[in-house]
Amino acid sequence: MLDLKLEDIDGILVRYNVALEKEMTPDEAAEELYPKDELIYPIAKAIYEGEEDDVVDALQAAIDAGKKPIDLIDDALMVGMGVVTQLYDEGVIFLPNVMMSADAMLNGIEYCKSKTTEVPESKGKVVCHVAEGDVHDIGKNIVAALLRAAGYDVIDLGRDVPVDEVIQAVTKEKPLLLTGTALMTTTMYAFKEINDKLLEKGIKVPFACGGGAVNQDFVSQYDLGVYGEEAADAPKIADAIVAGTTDIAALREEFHKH
Ligand code: B12
Repeated sequence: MLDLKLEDIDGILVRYNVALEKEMTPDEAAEELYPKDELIYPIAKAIYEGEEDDVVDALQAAIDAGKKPIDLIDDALMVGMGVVTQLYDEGVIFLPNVMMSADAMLNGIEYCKSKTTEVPESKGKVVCHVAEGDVHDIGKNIVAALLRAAGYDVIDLGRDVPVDEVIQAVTKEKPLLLTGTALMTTTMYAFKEINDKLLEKGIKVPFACGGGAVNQDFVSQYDLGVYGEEAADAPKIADAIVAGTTDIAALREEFHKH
């Protein structure tokens, strides 16, 4: 039998990152995660702090130093939000922090778009929604913001959207892509219903689905489903469709993990 003393167990927990070497405050934990680049660091920090004005000031400083506003979305804003998500998942920070950071990030995306001189011509329509019964819309808002930033005309149906409203919108708008977000295991089945109703009408629009509740196995169970793990996958899937990959099997081949 193993004969471990308490101090040995502490050492093992630290070694495998189950416990921190020393107690850290949330701010110190965040400090360890920020990117070191001197222009990106203040943007990530302001996102963590949920300070909208500081985010804008730091973005402007990076733009003045030659960074392209559109690149800062992925390279700085998403990186800052990544720090927040990681600390939330580790139980270091709490829900209000996540929500303030998400607002600061969405505001930052709008600022970057407003500073972009090359306003892209619309590449096409995308309908976005959060599943019926589900109010979790932070992920969907990021998806919609990134699609808009990439030049798509987004019809955002909002959250807790009834299945029939999604069908109506797709029938009317004829988007090149439909996106769905579900954070609850009780709401994600709406995606299957949407799939079946669209197919009944003969509409074969790719249906990109994501959000904490769903995974690739679930999304692969219905014909139109294409799974996306990160919000940044949504514009990539849309770009692939614009480039000619409209077949669902081919999209799965490109975007699913094998
Ligand atoms: C914030 C939050 C809330 C907020 C929502 C605020 C808002 N406006 O969204 C509030 C407080 C309102 C809330 C309420 C509730 N919540 Co809540 N909530 C959360 C929490 C903490 C974070 C969710 C979040 O925003 N994550 C951050 C975003 C960015 O992540 P995301 O949406 O998954 O998106 C990412 C990817 O998935 C991807 N993505 C998302 N969509 C798409 C789409 C496409 C196409 C692509 C490519 C990618 C993609 O992009 C994002 C990152 O890049 C989670 C816990 C957790 N760990 O998820 C619980 C959680 C989702 N909530 C939960 C529950 C149970 C509830 C309540 C029922 C609580 C209650 N008893 O009242 C209610 C639900 C009300 C309802 N009918 O919906 C449970 C769900 C359990 C389950 N498996 O079903 C969770 C998991 C907490 C838990 N562990 O129990 N909640």
